[in-house]
Amino acid sequence: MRPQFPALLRHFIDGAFVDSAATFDNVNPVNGQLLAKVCEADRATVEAAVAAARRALAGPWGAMSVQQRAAMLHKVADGIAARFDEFVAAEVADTGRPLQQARTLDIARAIANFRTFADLAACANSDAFEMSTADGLGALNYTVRKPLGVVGIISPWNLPLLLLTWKVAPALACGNAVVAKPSEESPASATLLAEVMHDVGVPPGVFNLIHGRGADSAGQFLTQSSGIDALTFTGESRTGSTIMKAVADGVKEVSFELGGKNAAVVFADADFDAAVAGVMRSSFTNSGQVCLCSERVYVQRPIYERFVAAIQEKVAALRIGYPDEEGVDIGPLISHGHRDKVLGYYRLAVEEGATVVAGGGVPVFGDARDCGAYVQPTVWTGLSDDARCMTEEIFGPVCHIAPFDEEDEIVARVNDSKYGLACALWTTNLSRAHRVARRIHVGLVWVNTWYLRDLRTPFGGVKLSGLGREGGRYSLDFYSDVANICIKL
Ligand code: NAD
Ligand code: 6OD
Repeated sequence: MRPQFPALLRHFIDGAFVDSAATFDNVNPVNGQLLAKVCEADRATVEAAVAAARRALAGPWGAMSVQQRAAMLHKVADGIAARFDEFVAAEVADTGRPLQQARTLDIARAIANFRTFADLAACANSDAFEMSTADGLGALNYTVRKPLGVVGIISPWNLPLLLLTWKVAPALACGNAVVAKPSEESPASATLLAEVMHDVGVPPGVFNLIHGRGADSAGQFLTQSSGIDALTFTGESRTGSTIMKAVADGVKEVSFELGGKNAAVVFADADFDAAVAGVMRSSFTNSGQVCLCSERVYVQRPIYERFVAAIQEKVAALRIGYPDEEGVDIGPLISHGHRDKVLGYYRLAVEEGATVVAGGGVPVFGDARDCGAYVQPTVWTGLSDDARCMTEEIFGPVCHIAPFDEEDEIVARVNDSKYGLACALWTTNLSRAHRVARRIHVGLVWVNTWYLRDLRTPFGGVKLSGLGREGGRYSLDFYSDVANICIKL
């Protein structure tokens, strides 16, 4: 499949595509070849984008009703749908993900993000509270939502368009103007999104896109800009901590969706085949590069050996290959740098005493893919809960499977983590499902499923996994200043 984007990816500021002198390479992780050059924003370019966003708030965008903004966001969704295959090709070229995944998950969700937040904002209600007063006449309180202003958005490479639009859509629905910085590893679909914004008539300055890296580059300059009113970020926990410090002096609103070291827990009463299929999905989707993936799998002792054998067999059958090959399950990792990190954990696991049940190395293809960023999907057993491979986020196609005996024991082991993003429970015992789910200290528990998303629900993590909640009205709350109006009657 040929990518259909330009040889030079530009910033989009104030309704126009602009260059900068500095550029960096966008590399294809399938074969290590150059895909495109990408402009790298300096501080002045970032400030130009922030200033354009500020001006947009004072222009026609600021005067639009929420219904008019919602109609505009539906046009953006239509615009993505009309260029669906180009978006798919851009996402596949940047990341090497299977074509089928880009179609069914990434681009479909980007469209759903715009439609959902358009509708939610247009239908949102406000709170009203009547109160009694000493004079007997009372007072009426009601809330109104106002835009925050200029929102900085910094997003990662693992689900590039899905996660960028998960923030752009509600931010715009709430009447803000945005300056978005996608990951340097995945700039292509964001650039196409800028074209769509332009083509469907989103007013200049409402959506601005700046390309660049993080530290000492566009990301850092955006977090340090005094012109932004809020910053929403998805990425590594360590980067979240750095950004929190950068915005602290200005006391900016922040929302952070960060890393995870998620568990899947399979009770002996689970539907065995469904649990095996579910753990395969939750550990290996997108080559394990989803913040919600299960890197820690715990299986109740009576079914432990059988479960490990079943996963071993399924992993052996996974198809590693080109993204557009029929039936391919596993593509490359995002980059050679990330592959080095993941392979470092593959070596460390052996040093820490793991038994390698599957994988553990690099596949050999005998063609151009040997210059790509592939690793084998990998399964370990035998590590102790405090091993580094059991406590640190690896973000690759890998899981460790450990046995457990009792409910209290497994709750304690799952909760013994610096992270607290998500957990998947597999059981047919309804009481157990409810009982255990509420004892797990994470933002999201799935029971007998994984990554099933209703966009109206709260999404976010606890501990090192994040700060705040987005999704549904939680997004409307974050992307708005909620003000109370109190009227004495
Ligand atoms: P990352 O933190 O390295 O980069 C994310 C973004 O931040 C990129 O755009 C990058 O350029 C920018 N950035 C990096 N350093 C910066 C700095 N000092 N100042 C400002 N911006 C900076 O993360 P990544 O490697 O792109 O993504 C993978 C990580 O993201 C994993 O840890 C994963 O768990 C996490 N993640 C979390 C969620 C969630 O919803 N909780 C979703 C997706 C990914
Ligand atoms: O589905 C979502 O809304 C979401 N924020 C997913 C995050 C996935 C992490 O990689």
